[in-house]
Amino acid sequence: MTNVMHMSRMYAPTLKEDPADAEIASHRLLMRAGMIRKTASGVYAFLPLGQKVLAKVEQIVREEMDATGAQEMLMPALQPGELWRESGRWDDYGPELMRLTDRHDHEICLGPTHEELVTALVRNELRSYKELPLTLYQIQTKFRDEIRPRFGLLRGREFIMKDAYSFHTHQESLQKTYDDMSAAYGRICERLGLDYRPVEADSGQIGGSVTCEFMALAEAGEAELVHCTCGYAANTEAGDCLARPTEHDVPEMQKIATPGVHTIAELAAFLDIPESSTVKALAGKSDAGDLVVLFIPGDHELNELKADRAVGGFTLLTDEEMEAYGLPKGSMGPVGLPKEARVVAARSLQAVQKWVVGANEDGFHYVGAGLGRDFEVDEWADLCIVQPGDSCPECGLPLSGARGIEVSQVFQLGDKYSRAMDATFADEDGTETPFLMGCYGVGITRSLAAIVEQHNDEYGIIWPFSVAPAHVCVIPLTVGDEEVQPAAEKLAADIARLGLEVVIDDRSERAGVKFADADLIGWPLQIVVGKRGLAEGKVEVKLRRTGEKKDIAFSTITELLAFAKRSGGITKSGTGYFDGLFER
Ligand code: 9G3
Repeated sequence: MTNVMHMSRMYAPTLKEDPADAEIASHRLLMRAGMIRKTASGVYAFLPLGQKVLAKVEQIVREEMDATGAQEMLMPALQPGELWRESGRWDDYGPELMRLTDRHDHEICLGPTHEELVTALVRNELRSYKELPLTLYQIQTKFRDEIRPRFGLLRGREFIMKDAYSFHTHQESLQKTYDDMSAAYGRICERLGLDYRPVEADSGQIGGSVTCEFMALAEAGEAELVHCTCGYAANTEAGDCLARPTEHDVPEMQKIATPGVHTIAELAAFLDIPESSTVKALAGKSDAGDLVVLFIPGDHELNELKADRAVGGFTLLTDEEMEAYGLPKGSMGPVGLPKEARVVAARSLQAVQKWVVGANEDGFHYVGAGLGRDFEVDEWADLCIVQPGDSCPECGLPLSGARGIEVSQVFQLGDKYSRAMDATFADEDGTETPFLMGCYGVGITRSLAAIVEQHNDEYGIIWPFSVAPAHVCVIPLTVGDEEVQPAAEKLAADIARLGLEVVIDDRSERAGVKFADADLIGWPLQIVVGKRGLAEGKVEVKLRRTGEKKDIAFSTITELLAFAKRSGGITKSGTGYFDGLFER
């Protein structure tokens, strides 16, 4: 029986006003549309319409996981503390790890992730190379006691994640699964209608883990990234920085009195040149205790992570230490440094022959300091935080800046957990060897919010067809009218028989309320059945995504939708049947 949902019987308490604590569109609209309700800080209930969307997001993820050969299973949220002691992570995490003791005084945590649990689960029975590779996944509730939950579902304390774990005999096999999962994540983002960028996190990241994050572009996103039309994308803390300051041609080095000039902004203003034409100096100490002076383009910021990696730990000098070295704050340069200083410069400065830079004398700067003529650079390194406008390291075009929501990520874990927890397999010659592992997560509830962040307007949510709580909303204008009501019910039943999901707004509400709620909840297609229209044998059809409306003969509407269903081709894309509905 293809049932039609009735709004008169549905628990979907829509709100006219924006909730006070909702700062971003998805939080505001999911609350107003009667899809979620907050039960505690960072903890949400999904009401029936929200659950319908959630189930579709999960199903899309499930289909793409199954297609990779991963096997669904389900692990508990209650995890024994001793597993986290084995991996050494019990003490790594602070209050973010939700811990409790049970009635027998055993330490337990509510799982924020399941590397330890899944490794302990398989280690006694996954024993031979013949059984590998193996990928297990679950769609399950996670707990992380965020210090400041905010932005609704984007940063909650209890949320739903699909987390997968793979086990391998060797690196090539791990790489294959990593690549397959990355491809599956791309398909998932497409099917969810998400505009996303895969962002390679810095492979040199502390711990050397290989990872890629899938970012849904959104102003509400916490991650800052740069991306290029050629496909390159990077987290700003990891991306390459090839900024090329514009050359400022000066015949030879001139020492210029620059009284009171200490910042880049003051220097650029004083010389009336762009900040990008100046060079910024930062003096610090390496972990080994060397004096290191870093030089980067004046309009960029130092990337601490990269500086650490370039010089082996980098800590800025204190004012006293600067004094001790005789280094004038705000006027340092490569000419006349203490001889023991290591001069490390951003790679992009290699192309700049003449620098505008401090003269190592307070109140003086050089213009035209010649690289290789007036000073030497000991090492060139990637030191800057990449920023929009920098040239793409792949194709050279200027990078665009964006904010993103990390909706999924893939990790290569190596043998970090299998070694710590003695999870081994017997290889061909019977030697016990720790598994190589990968782990792969999709934020289910976070993806749902990301979809709303990318698909909304001033009237409400615009659900992509693939995850909409229903596809068509039939709106009878005058409820109880002996003609309109039965016609609307019949139309709804006919459309449902096509295999589309249909809701009828049979509430005895004014038309304006029904239209506003239909736009707020975001059904992809609305069909209005009114007395006047019926008299002419017509109904009004409206595409939520474009707002296009058209009067269409009542008699042809189901044939039209059947056509759309045949030609539309859905479930893989986010837009769905109805695009082009009026074109035929
Ligand atoms: C914790 C707490 C928070 C955490 C973690 C552990 C993040 C933790 C990283 C991961 C890596 C992958 C499998 C699915 C995909 C992500 N926050 N991470 O390990 F104890 Cl309190 O979860 N895990």
